[in-house]
Amino acid sequence: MGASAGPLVRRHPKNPILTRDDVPYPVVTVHNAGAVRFRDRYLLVFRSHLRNGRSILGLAESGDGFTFRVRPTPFLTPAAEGPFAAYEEYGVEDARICALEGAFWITYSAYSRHGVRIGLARTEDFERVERIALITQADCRNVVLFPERFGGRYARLDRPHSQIAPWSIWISWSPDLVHWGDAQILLRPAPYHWDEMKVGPGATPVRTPRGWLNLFHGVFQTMDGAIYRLGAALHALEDPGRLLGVADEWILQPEDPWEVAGYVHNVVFTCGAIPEEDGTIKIYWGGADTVLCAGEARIDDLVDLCLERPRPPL
Ligand code: BMA
Repeated sequence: MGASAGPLVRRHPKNPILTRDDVPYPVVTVHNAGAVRFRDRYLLVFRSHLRNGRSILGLAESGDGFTFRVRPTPFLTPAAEGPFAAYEEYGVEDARICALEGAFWITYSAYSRHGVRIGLARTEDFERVERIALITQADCRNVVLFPERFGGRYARLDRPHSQIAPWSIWISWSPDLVHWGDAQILLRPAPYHWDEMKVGPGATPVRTPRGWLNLFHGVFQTMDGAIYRLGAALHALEDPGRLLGVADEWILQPEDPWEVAGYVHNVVFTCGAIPEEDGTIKIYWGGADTVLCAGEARIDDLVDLCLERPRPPL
């Protein structure tokens, strides 16, 4: 590991950085946020529960990445009509944002009586947002897009679920961001390990000189319920279907009181991270599905952890 002492992810002293009190419309939670830089500002598309238990997406902006102001109206609420309406009836959740070829692509969970699947939306300015397509079938979620093409094809990490390969991370490919296939499994939960129940993609992968950094979540089932933690994996730059290393240890676990207790206890869950030119990365995570937290890490430390203390991926 790198030379730096102390925790790998340093929590921001003003955590939680966003709570429901910062939101100018009625919500009971603010958590799980996709994150991106846009015109020298930091933007978050975050999830909020309404008082009926269903979720919508809001937008917050910041100049420094830690002090955010929430827009007066929600960013994306369930479609009321058209082809998306039937699949968003129970809410929209967990947005990831990917800057790709001049636009921002948002992948979000669409919940309905037919299950959970992923919607793809596109915006250029975070004012107007257009739904493009539903890009998974039911029970395949946590989709993160890579911000580049590989041999002409787009790539994504996703998280289908079956009894034989429960809640694992796969990669799939597309010529147009809408039609996906050529899937391959990359990372399974490891038995008797912090992620033994589930793993799933978290933040949009970040390009580093040594590979794509993939910050994912892992779940461990206890007698007291599940614990959601964050882990790190590194994928080859020229072919993200090749894993270079998966860190054996988690990088963040619920510790602060607002991560340990809340709407869902013992959860840290990321949908976004923003790399900086000084070699650090800002990571955003939901605490206990209730508040939004932020922290910083050195990218080299995370990459070292993947390469120097790995565990078998499958
Ligand atoms: C997952 C998703 C996340 C949530 C997490 C912990 O399955 O629903 O949105 O943060 O569970 O409740």
